[in-house]
Amino acid sequence: MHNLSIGVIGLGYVGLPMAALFADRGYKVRGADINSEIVEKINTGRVEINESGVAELVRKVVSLGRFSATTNVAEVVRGSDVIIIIVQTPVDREGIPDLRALENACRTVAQNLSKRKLVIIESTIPPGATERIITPILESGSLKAGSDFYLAYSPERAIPTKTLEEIQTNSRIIGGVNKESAEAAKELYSNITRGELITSDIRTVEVVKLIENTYRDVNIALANEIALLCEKLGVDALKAIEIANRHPRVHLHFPGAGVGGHCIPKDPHFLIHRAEELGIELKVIKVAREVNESMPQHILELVKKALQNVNKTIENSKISILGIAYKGNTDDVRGTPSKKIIEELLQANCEVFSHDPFVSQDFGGKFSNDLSEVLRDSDCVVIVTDHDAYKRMDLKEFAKSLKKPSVIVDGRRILNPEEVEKEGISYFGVGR
Ligand code: SAJ
Repeated sequence: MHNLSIGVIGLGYVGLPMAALFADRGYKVRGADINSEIVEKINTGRVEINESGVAELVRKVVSLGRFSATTNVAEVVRGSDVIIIIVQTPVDREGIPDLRALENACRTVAQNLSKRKLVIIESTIPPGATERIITPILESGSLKAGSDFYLAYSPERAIPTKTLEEIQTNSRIIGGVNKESAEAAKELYSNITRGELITSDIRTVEVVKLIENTYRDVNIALANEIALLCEKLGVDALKAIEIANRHPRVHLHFPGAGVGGHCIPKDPHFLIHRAEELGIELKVIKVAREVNESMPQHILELVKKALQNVNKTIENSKISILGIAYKGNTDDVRGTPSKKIIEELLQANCEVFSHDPFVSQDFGGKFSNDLSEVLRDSDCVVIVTDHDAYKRMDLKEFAKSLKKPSVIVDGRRILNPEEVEKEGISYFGVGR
């Protein structure tokens, strides 16, 4: 059993697995979240999270008495030697950072902090935010960062659907207000990860986190632009990208129905917004965002083209949407392209029936978790999410459900076009 007690503020997709992992390694962990429903579920062992191993691990450490949750953030701060803040940091509709949750958490920490404690920020933040926003709030209680308490920034970098695994295996980047702070955080994380622990100054670490997700956004935008061109050229973009990627220095990502989630569409805005404040326009990053945001609209165009191909019109058609989650095998709907696609289709006056094996929320039209009910008598099926369940569909059964002549718009390129067409369904895919 470790002597240190850890308080985790924010028990979301990453905060919860991380808290459970520290508890599993023998730390006494207290979690705080303003959402009383999450707190109640954790304490009664009823966590529902579609992340491999997390629910089991939480149940285990709660039953061992090593982990418990509360809505009382102040109490957690007072009772912990280490305080990790991992709350959401979204952007608004205009792409302006909304740091209210983080600022509130920091305020409570400041009011309840005592000397020699270690405070770590794990939320993704705009460049320079530790110095400009977080430190002044944390120091408002009269203690000084670096001399009275340790302060480090170490953003989470695990990929949703593999969070528990990646927390333990990814390299971790750690910045400290001084060397002692970085070393204290490094020592702590060495207990939960086998990955490399890279220390640097906080400003650099803030930028590293943002350029990682921006790289992915810009790369996907390039793939999407190539896909739009290839559709006109009569070239299969997927085939072309796969071959190009066999070059040792080419690592293109893949085109699709849109870029969702709460990180990749958001983090570039932290850079764009800060750059604007500093009088610089980040042209490439901005255009990449626009290209990726336009993909749901392109799906609508593909649906129209596909239906036209079988002499049907969108107005009189039943369209099935396969997938509400923002990516495969998760129940997370934040920033999902499905929302925009469904809204566009409803505006085009067709009947929309959506399905997802993990999600029970819908964005208009009809919704069911029963795939055969959703597919029945459909004129057009649109694949928006690359869930494994869709990759494994029995195409013969699938074809029987549809209203012939029928079409499929594969927004994730998960089906084999030849096999689909063998069943008498016309296949249209992004980039083909
Ligand atoms: N997507 C494409 N084409 C691709 C890859 C992804 O269209 O080639 C789409 C996906 O369908 C999805 C969206 O992009 O809608 C984002 O998915 P993702 O798997 O790329 O990323 P996230 O948001 O689930 O997780 C990312 C990860 N960042 C990087 O890989 C650089 C993860 O490691 C971060 O921890 C996470 O953001 C975060 O929290 O910042």
